Amino acid sequence: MSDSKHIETKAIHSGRINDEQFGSLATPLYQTSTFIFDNAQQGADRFAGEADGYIYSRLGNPTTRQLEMRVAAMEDMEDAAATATGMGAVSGALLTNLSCGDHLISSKAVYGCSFALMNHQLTRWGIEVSFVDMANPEEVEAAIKPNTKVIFLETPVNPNLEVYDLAAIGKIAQKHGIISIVDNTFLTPVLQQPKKYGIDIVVHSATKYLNGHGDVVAGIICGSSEMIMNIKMTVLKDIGATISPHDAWLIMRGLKTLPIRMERHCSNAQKLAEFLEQHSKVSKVYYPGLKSHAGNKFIGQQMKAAGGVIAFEINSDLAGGSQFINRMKLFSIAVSLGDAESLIQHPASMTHSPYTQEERLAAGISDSLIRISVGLENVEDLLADLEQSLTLIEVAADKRAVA
Ligand code: 3LM
Repeated sequence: MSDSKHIETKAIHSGRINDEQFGSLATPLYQTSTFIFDNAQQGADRFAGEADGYIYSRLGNPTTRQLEMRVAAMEDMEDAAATATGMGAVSGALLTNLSCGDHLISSKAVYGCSFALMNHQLTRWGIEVSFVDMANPEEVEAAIKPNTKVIFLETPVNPNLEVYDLAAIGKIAQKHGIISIVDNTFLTPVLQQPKKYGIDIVVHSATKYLNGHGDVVAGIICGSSEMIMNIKMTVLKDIGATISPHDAWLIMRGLKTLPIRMERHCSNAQKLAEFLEQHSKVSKVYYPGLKSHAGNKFIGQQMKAAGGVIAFEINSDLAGGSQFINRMKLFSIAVSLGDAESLIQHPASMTHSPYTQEERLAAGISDSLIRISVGLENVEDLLADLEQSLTLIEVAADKRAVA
């Protein structure tokens, strides 16, 4: 499939292997752990890299390979490595490129387990980590040391939806010969392609929008052919965070509708964010699609649209916040995002609980922040659900004066 095809076409056709035997329209599912060699020499040649062909599904699988080629084409990158989870993708990209004594720079807020991986695990292995405010790219440059090997960021950030300037950060990384990694989970290649801004590696939790149906945990890493080969043949092969072929198959089924799903996620989220922003019981809304958001200037440029995740704070205390969440009917109380179903969760006690309270506040994640993943339901029904629960909020005494 030529690279010049549009993303809607790539989401359906890229990487497709023709089933010459039966002509199956749907991708064949090679649900096998191992592959039979014609003879011992062929097996030895495949292990030595001197003959093409599959060996064992931890090392590669034809169904998985189609997913990798499809997502690589959608990100406009040379190749991809599918992983068992999004954390498998984050850790695969980081562990391959960092060794003891190296330094890593990360955006100060990231998904909770990415923070835990960097702050609790990598530091055990002698890797230094600096968390910086990437809203000021100068802070990124100022944090660079002679041993800085990797810059890692999410944009928009999970959970507070801060947006960073990919072109500015990509340029700094290139100038200093540092590998840049962007977690593109929140926007997907349909809305943002970090490679356009000089970013070297893109990671995804494919659990979210790429799959889109809430029935798989998976991840994917996209990059140059050389980088992906390196990741596959070192960390992924030896640590083993490779994807199940069945999960790869399900994600390919989900991907076919990704572009039209993203349109609906975005239009629903925009309406909900505007509704929340004008509501008297809501004190602050974080959504880049709103004019009031600092990241709004990137819409239509770096990011085609703002995505389907909104964060907000209500005019109440923590108990009031819990009651507000508990009253929701259509929104399920659940972590994760990017599914057809709308979800609501409390980052401080759920997705971002690996941070201490002090670390969370320093990262701009308040205790009262509520995050919603806006699904594909009818927007009027979602608005009505938010309204019924917001109406019942009893404004906390200390907030009454400003409410
Ligand atoms: C969540 N996030 O609800 P998996 N990168 C980003 C993510 O949001 C996530 C990952 C990587 C959530 C998961 S919390 C227990 C549930 C930006 C996951 C990791 O390994 O596929 O979960 O992806 O925010």
